[in-house]
Amino acid sequence: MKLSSSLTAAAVVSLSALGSVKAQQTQPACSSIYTRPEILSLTPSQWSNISGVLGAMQRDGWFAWFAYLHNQWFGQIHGNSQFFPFHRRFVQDWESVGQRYSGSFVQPYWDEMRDYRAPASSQVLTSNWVGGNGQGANNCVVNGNQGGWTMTFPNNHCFPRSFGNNGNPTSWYSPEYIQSIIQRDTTMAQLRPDIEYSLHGVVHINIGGDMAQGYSPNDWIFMLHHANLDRLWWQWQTSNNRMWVMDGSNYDNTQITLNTNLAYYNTPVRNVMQLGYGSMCYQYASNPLTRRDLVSSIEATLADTLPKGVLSTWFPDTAKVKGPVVDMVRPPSAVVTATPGLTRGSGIPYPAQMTEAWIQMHHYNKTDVNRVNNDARNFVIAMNSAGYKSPV
Ligand SMILES: [Cu+2]
Repeated sequence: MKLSSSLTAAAVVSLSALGSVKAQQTQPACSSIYTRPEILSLTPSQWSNISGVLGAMQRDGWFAWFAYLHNQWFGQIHGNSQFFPFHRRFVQDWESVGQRYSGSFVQPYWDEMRDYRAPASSQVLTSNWVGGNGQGANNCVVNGNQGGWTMTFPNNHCFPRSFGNNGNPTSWYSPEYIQSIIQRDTTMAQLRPDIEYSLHGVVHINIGGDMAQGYSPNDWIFMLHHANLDRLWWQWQTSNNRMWVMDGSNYDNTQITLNTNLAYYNTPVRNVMQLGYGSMCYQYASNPLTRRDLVSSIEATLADTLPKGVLSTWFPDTAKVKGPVVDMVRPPSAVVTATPGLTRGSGIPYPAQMTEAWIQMHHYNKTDVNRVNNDARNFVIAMNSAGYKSPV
């Protein structure tokens, strides 16, 4: 008797949960779904197919078109809640153009956090892939798939990069910090600045050249970068029932809703929220390396290292699953021994921050930027004080 009534209650709950998901989704399910891989997991033939399509897209003016679009709508798509949904549609738009050239074209992502300690040493930034820093007076890139290209927007210029900190960009954001944001933030009004003013801004600035301009899509790193940010948003959406969370302000300072239209694209935000529906027919491959690092090594290290209070403050989801183990294995006092380590290789280094010029170019709210910077620094101090040693 008791058993059957609780079963009925569970069935009602799951049916109504299903019903509310269906009510939000107005687009048909995709008949097939393709996978965006991490760039370093591409086989040589996949990479030659992709770089061949990119060359054809450059010849036909598509780099210039996407650079123009991004530059034209710049003020509407940054610094407000359009940021994630607009860039999701924008990268998918780009990818769909690529698919006109080759049916198997997909837009990979770059798991940039894995390279956070020494970004310039990333394999991605070598002649095997997208090439490295620019050379000479005009910072022209000479290697990689865009080496020697002439970009045509806003006028003809060699394809440039100008790595930050005189060619040796300082560390950007650790996978631990990004995971902490994903676990702590419950609204789009929190998630958007926490990502836009940290990893998003610092990668643009530290790659430099066209990546630090309104026409940043001239550099294909833009697409790798925004696919990664889109993947992080998706990870956030698919944890803790946040699939349909959309709040905060639109570019005109009204409240954004699922029915608000995207900037430029004549389609409501709702239509890009759920991957696998409508024209969002893609998913993300989990990077085998990231998956091992993030899901097991990092979580295990966090849970083994951090006192329960620190773990639950910065990693509430991990704490729910693994938190109690720490206090049982050893008391918090035993692990709070290290002083904040600021050098590479010992604990987590402080992340680079956005430059004043970049903040002004976007008209970002300085109070929000300072809050994000302080949070990132406090995170580093908390981890290092607890003696955390990152496996990444
Ligand atoms: Cu952008």
